[in-house]
Amino acid sequence: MTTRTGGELIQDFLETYEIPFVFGNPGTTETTFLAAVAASKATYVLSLHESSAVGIAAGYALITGKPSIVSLHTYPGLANGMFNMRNALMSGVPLLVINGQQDSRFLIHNPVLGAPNVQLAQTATKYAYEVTRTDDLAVALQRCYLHARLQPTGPVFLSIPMNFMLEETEHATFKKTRIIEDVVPHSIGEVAAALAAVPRGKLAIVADYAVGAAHGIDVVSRIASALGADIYAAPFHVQGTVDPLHPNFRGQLPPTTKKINETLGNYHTMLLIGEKVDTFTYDGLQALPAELQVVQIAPAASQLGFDFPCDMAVLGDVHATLDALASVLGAPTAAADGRAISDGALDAKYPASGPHASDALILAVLRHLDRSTHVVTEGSSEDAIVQDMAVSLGFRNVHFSPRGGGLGWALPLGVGIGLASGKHAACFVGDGGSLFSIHALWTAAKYSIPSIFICFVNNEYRLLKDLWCNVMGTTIASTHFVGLDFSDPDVDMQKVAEGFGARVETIDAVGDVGDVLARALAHQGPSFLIINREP
Ligand SMILES: Cc1ncc(C[n+]2csc(CCOP(=O)(O)OP(=O)(O)O)c2C)c(N)n1
Repeated sequence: MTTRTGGELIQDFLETYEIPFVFGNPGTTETTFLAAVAASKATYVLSLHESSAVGIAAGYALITGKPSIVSLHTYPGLANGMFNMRNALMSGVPLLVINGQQDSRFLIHNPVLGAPNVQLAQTATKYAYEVTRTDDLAVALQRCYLHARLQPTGPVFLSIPMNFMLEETEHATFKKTRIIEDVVPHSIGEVAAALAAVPRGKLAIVADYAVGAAHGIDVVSRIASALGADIYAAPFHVQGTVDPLHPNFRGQLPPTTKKINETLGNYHTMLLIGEKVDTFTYDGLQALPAELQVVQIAPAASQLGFDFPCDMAVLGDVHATLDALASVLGAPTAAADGRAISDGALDAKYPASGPHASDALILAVLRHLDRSTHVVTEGSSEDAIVQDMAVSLGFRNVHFSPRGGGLGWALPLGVGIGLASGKHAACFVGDGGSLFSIHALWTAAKYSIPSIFICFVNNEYRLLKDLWCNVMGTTIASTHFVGLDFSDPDVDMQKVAEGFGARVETIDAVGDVGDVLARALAHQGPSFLIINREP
């Protein structure tokens, strides 16, 4: 019987599943794992902070649809990566997070770096496990990789004591699993009949991230055309999920419960495709009106009827089920003609002079980008503006704010998307948000990953100031804020970004934007473009 060391099993695993990259940040407990990766065909992509390692891995997984492999240091490293693992969990992004545990032979003595890693990981993963014998390693790796990918997709955690990499085992079989999951409910006709019975104009389709992940945007458009349904994007979707130029597209559902309730109150039935009609702020009403009929299609049983009761819970592969639905409904085979883009209306809404003149700079940046560009935003005050502009201009690949709520997601996500697609993503971030994982710039510089960051500089947490005023019923001028300014001294974002290896330019005139972007698009690495925002 041939034997393999744990480290060789890691190599077999990477090779079997054709995994090109391991994203990570190492420590003592990963030394033996690192040596295994060094001897494999995979490339280790170093990040200087775990939030960036997890975020870059997530961006890579968003594009490939396969679990990305992340290697984190025991407890402290894992803790640093946790918020982006949680963002990934809430958005169905598949990751296999591996960490090194202390040597199993002296865990009993409670050594330095020995830690309850599984317990820590549990709140940010769908499954977390620590192997207790080298003999179990091959099964555990395959289980965790497969289950990150199976529905509901998401992060899975595997803790491996560092000594196992050097131990021998006879249990070394790897199988590359062919996944067949194009499940369509047998009674799809019932679903079609229920939807077709809704009075015209009274059906709202809410498309969550599952639509984007399943490449289902076009079929949703065709179903909406067949049924005369309005289309909404679920809030905080981290995948492009709708065709913004579809004539029936009505925008993203608002982020507050009352406004969602008011919007959905105009309809008889909601078809929710995916997991969530997500909400950010509770303001006195449940998001779903009690009388609204709810039909939900989701790829995982755990997502059905979970947040809210539903009248019809439909379990099925999203793409296959929507295809079947479209065919039972006799939906048109081609998408409807797109809405015309009204450039004049955008110019009038975002004028290049006046108190918010820098809005026009944002518009100019988007106008100079190819419409297939992946646009990433994150939790800054400009999110709504970027979203409005991107939707109006017809961008489909738009990734809005992380559903887990943790800032520090967008910047590494943009790097991971750039690595996977070979094309520059355009990532719009606030100066505050960008500082939570600014290290991702260095990784983009080190590995020549095309990426563009448009950073809004105001040296404050403006969004939190606005929220404060809303909640407390005050105004910016009349409020003594604490904890919401990082001025005096200002953080010098230019020097910070340069220090991490980015090209930095400041955009201050609409007429310069074309040249600035041409230089950024020509650069196979990170460009950090600063837009100074008015108070
Ligand atoms: C990891 C993390 N820490 C803190 C917060 C709370 N938070 C929400 S919005 C915000 C301010 C963001 O500032 P910036 O990106 O500069 O945008 P601005 O508010 O100035 O528009 C903060 C700190 C968070 N969401 N995630």
